Amino acid sequence: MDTTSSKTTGGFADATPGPGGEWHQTAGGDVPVLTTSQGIPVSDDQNSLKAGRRGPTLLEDFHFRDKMFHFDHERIPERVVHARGFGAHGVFETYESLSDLTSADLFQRAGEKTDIFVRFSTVAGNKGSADLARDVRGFAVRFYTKEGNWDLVGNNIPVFFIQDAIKFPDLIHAAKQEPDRGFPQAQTAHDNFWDFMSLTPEAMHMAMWIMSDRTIPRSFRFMEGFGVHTFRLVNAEGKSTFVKFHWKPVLGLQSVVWNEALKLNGMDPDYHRRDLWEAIQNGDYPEWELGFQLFDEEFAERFAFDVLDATKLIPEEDVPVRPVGKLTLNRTVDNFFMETEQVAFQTGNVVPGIDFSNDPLLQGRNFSYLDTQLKRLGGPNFTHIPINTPRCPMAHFQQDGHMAMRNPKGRANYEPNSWGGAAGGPREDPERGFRSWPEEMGGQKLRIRAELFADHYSQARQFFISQTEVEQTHIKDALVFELSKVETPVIRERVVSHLRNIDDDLAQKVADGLGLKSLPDAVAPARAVVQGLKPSRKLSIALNGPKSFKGRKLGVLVTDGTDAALLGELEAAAKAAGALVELVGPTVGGVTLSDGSVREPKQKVNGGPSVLYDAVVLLPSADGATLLTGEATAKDFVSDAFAHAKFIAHAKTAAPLLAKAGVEADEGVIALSKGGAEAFLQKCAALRFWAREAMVHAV
Ligand code: HDD
Repeated sequence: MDTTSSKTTGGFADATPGPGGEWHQTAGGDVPVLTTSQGIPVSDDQNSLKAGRRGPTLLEDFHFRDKMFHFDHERIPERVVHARGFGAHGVFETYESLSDLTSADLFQRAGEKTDIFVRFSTVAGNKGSADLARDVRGFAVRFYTKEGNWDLVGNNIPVFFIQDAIKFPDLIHAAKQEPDRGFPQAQTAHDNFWDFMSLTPEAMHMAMWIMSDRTIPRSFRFMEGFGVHTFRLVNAEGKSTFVKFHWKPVLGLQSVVWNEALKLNGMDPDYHRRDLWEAIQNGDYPEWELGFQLFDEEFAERFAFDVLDATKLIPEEDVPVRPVGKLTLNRTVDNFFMETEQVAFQTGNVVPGIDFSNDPLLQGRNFSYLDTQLKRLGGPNFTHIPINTPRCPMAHFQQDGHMAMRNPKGRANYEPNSWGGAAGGPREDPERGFRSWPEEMGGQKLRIRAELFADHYSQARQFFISQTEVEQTHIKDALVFELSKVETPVIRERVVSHLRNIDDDLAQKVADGLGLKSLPDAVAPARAVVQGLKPSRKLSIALNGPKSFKGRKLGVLVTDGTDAALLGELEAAAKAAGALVELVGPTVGGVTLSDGSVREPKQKVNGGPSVLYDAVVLLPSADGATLLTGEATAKDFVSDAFAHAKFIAHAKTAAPLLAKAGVEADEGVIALSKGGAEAFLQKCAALRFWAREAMVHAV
């Protein structure tokens, strides 16, 4: 099946015309006749075959049986982690030849374009969970290169919870629903998770990241991606360079605030997938730059942390990120199940010129991803599913198995053989084929971790001090929120004991937020905390935001009598700024503006809360504003925007609504009059008026 082109025929996606190039039977025009899965035309799809007018259904009804049998088996197991995800197609363009670094074919030529499939995901929630769960986001990228599939299976956070893959089942058991009760769903705010975390000091750096706004991104489009592990690039001469992979969103970083996330999960559980879908459908293609952090053995030796430890990162100030190409997502999937659900990423999918490091987390992943696909996709032939099929020639002797779509042709199904030439089938190529980098190995077999892995707090502290004040407050608030849901006091205290090794002030504030009577002693660190690590600007979201309001969305509250000229000016300014405008009104049926024109709001006010938007504009007429003061959701629209530190522009006529919502004028609340739209949008590039936040959150 061709998943690369849009279908023109509805119904079964594999509907293809008969051998003559024509539909054998049509139900009029090019509408095909409904058939069973065996191709037998169906006369009646409304009634099962019965014995007599009121008699039982007959077993003979093969159409009923065929239909019901297939339906009964539609589900496959969801992913054991990252069950909820959303995918899209795109293209990766290489900026310049990197042949000095790697022989990977996709990096040999400037301007080379490689097809891509990306799947973003949350980790802990089940397939039907909400998008704005506080969680790590998966950022899995498949490059369909001319020398096979390369999967860069990353996250939106550059470090991980654990150092050794052997702990992964424990981590995930602890994070997911508790096994006796089957809840809570898609959240880490529960005893089991924090129990495991507090007994796993290596997780403390990650704890800082997951309690930061990184785990509540505004959109997949505004988050970074990281390959996490150290990998190797190997060039044609066999020279190896260590590399860490980074994805940087061209539109800058952005997250929501926690109270907003909680509300979004109810108002639009599909907020992230809808955002990506709409952006691509609108031609507003999301872009990321791929960057390499390159370093050699000498740097690895002198760096204060072990580059094989996935709980550590290398600050960009120490090793800068070199941009090497751009990813553009430009096509939504044709079918969610065929593509997004069946895509089988594997960290083990590397191409010649890219190799693994000895990171024990990566080594374990290389087993797990292949293994899990067998369970999920039901057999070894999942590369026959189009989304998993390499887009380059393949030649091997693998055959048979469940659902085999392609067996090698001819007599030879083994090698060596005596059949010679093409009849003998493919042969290996020591030059072009994948060769593992010949690293020297030796020593005893041991179940241990290398010494520097025992440093658990230094980079956690570095991350914390790299945040702006607002972001530090969010980390504190998140810890207090999560730990307040933990029922066992000793677990809460144990977490605070770890925080004392990260930042004493943070530990004190969290202890206060939890109502602890006294500050518990610090956990004794297994290895001395490295002092004097400098803040890294790149670790903050706020310091890496957008330069403009491009790609963001304005929610505009309108009513009958809304000033048409003001709205028109605002819409023109938003268009020029590359921002979207969505109208919210008392009904979706239409509002009549001051000039008599009629506009249909996209949302009714009770279904279009301000959490859906990056900034809001209140343009009700005087009568409209009075009407809306009687509508609780209109008041929430305004008071939430205010509490979430959003920029609010308003016509003079909106005054009663502002008063009802308890809005106090500040520099983020802007009276909009003719000629002011452009300036307002420029202000919105800051995304939030953070100075307000401290005024509206006392505890
Ligand atoms: Fe994993 C899925 C990312 C550690 C085992 N992982 C999965 C996906 C992403 C990641 C993005 C979703 C792929 C998709 O969209 O289909 N995982 C990571 C990152 C890790 C990580 C960045 C640490 C650096 N994972 C990790 C470990 C193990 C796994 C240590 C096991 C040893 N991950 C899996 C899995 C999944 C998976 C069980 C579930 C579904 C799948 O693989 O295809 O094999």
